[in-house]
Amino acid sequence: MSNRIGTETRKSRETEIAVELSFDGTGRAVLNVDNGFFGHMLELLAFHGGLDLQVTASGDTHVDDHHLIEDAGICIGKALRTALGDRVGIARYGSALVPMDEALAEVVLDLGGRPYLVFNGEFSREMMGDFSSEMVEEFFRAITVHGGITLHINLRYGKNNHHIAEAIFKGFGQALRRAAARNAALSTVASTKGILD
Ligand SMILES: [Mn+2]
Repeated sequence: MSNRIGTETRKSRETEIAVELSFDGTGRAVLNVDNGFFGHMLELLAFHGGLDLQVTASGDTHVDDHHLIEDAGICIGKALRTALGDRVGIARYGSALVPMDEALAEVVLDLGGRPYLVFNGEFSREMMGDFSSEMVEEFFRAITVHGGITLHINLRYGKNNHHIAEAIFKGFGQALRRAAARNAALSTVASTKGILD
């Protein structure tokens, strides 16, 4: 079977983003991202998702981190959509319950093509390093809209904001890996409708 690869580039007056990812990789991240904390999260996502992930992202970080994170999410979402292709022969659903010390995140997703985000999680700090805590939700919203993914993120509990973010990003990776896993016995899409889009 062929490798499932997606590439996406985006250049605007605010940011310049390039993404290349493969589902059938080794979890290796090659990142050149103008936000240290975001890079740390993408590394976790790639590793736990079993994704080869290259992201180059620069932009108007003198304003704040909003455009960079959101636009990277758009490109990663689009690259995921491309890499998933017709979504034939994949498990479709995936979930993960990931602890990080005192934090516990539940992540459940459906690669059925329908964009929807449910996000229940609170951060007590405004910033994590150079990353605005509120951008965790915005990043995953961009992924769901542009990737055709239904995603439910429920932070069950947690105190340390770094731990909370890590549990969420690792959980997304783990759930994505399970949902995108190929099932040799499945020669169609995992839907009684016969299509996923
Ligand atoms: Mn860490």
